[in-house]
Amino acid sequence: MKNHISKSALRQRFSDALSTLYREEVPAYGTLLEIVAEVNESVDPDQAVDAARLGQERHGAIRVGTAKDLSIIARVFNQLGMEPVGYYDLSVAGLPIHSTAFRPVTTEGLEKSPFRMFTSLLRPELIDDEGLRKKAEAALSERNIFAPELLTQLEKIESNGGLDEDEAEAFILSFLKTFQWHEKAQVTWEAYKGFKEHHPLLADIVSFQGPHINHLTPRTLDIDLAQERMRERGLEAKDVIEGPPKRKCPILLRQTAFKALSEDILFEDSGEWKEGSHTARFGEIEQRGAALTPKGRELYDQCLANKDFSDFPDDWDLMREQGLAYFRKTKTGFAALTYEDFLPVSAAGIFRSNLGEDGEAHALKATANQEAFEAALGRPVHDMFALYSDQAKKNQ
Ligand code: OOG
Ligand code: NI
Repeated sequence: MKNHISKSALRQRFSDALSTLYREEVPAYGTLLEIVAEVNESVDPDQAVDAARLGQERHGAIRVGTAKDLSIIARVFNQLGMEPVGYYDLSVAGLPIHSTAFRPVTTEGLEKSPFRMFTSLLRPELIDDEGLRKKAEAALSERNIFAPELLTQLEKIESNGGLDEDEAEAFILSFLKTFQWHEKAQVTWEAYKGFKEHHPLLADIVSFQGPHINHLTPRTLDIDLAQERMRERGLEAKDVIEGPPKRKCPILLRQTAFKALSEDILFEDSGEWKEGSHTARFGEIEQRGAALTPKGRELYDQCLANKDFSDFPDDWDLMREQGLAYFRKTKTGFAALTYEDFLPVSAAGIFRSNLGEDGEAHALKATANQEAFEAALGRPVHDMFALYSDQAKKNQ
């Protein structure tokens, strides 16, 4: 056991490797990292929620096509100390997917490496065109998104209860391959167009060799300043920052992104390769605030719907007295717990703004199906409120 690498160290290595890969593949993401580093440095360190972990903090997002792929990814993430937290029903936003966020769930794990991966699974049953659904399922069943050695490595790690230095290096390299970009599509141009017409998200999920990472998101301490800097540096930032307005006492999270790039792709067409394009990958930044209790979340939803946040107290003491956010005891008083998750509404906004013009909400007659999602996952997801509440209780 003593030679085993800790799960947190593995997670950090994977997060760094992914960041390096994405910087090479999407240079604008490198610019974003520079901006965030500059902004975070210029912000008074006393205001930092937890400055120590900031520099290495990020989340990514992937979209997978089958239950089997999701279950394998869940097993690998488990080895990296990342567990599924929350169930996100994106059908309410007209998207044929449902999601969870893999992340560390312990205070120690979050401190060591707070890497998260927002992971979505296609719901073919929500594709109402039967021919198209069959085509999508066929394309998904024909592909293998994992490097040939990954499964053997995974099984070995699971039975040994961990891995040593050499195995760690190899394991991370093979897992990384799953999230690379592919310049050649695995479906024809005709098929791609058919998928895209139905939903751009469907085209993104089924047309390629694998579930390319579609964005990475570093954490900034001042998103308004970072947004300004993005524009100064020529990155086409979105018009609005998603989430709550700017406040003295930040809550949940606020996010903005630069628009997804249109990238050249080769599609097979009557035995020849034909040039086409696909729009998927972008860069995003986020500022994290306090985790809200169910009561706080309800008030937040209400304020968001009314586009008026004046009813949400912008004062830590009031928020604590009214039970709106989770707090831990410190030597001098109380500190809010950082929100470690995602916003369904925000996620939907991000999806829409990055899938091109046709990415508007489609009408979907759908309901949540957490049971099916958990069956695909091979385990239940954590209830995020229970996690925050435990964390708060342990620190009273
Ligand atoms: C995931 C969108 C969710 C966020 O930050 O809200 C997300 C996706 O586009 O696949 O990453
Ligand atoms: Ni994101």
